Amino acid sequence: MPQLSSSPDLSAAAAARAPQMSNDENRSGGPSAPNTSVITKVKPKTKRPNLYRVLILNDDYTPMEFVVHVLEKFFQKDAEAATKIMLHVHHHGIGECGVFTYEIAETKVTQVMDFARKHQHPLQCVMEKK
Ligand code: TYC
Repeated sequence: MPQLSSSPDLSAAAAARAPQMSNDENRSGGPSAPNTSVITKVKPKTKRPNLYRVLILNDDYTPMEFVVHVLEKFFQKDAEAATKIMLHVHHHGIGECGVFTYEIAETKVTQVMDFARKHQHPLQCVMEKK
């Protein structure tokens, strides 16, 4: 049958001339290479950051009002929450101001220590890995 269009010659004669792949062949190996495939799965890789408690310590000299002010100024506590934390520290010796990632916690500790020193109070602030 004559070809009337410009499409490639896919006649039975042409197909017979074309090399055929046997069952055990594929395009990535020779005649004896197994048929293999690589299965990939995209894994969402979100790591939770390490968290650190920022703590203040009791002492006999820092005024209670100063500690409440520190908690309001650097830890966004309202007067009631700040007073509760301050009294907890006064009675138990140590208490939590907040929980932060490493750099934020480090910054809070530095800010509190600098502020206490500037006002000549011995208030101590530390961080502890959770
Ligand atoms: N103990 C202090 C006082 O009686 C008050 C105080 C509370 C100091 C908490 C430090 O972290 C502190 N004046």
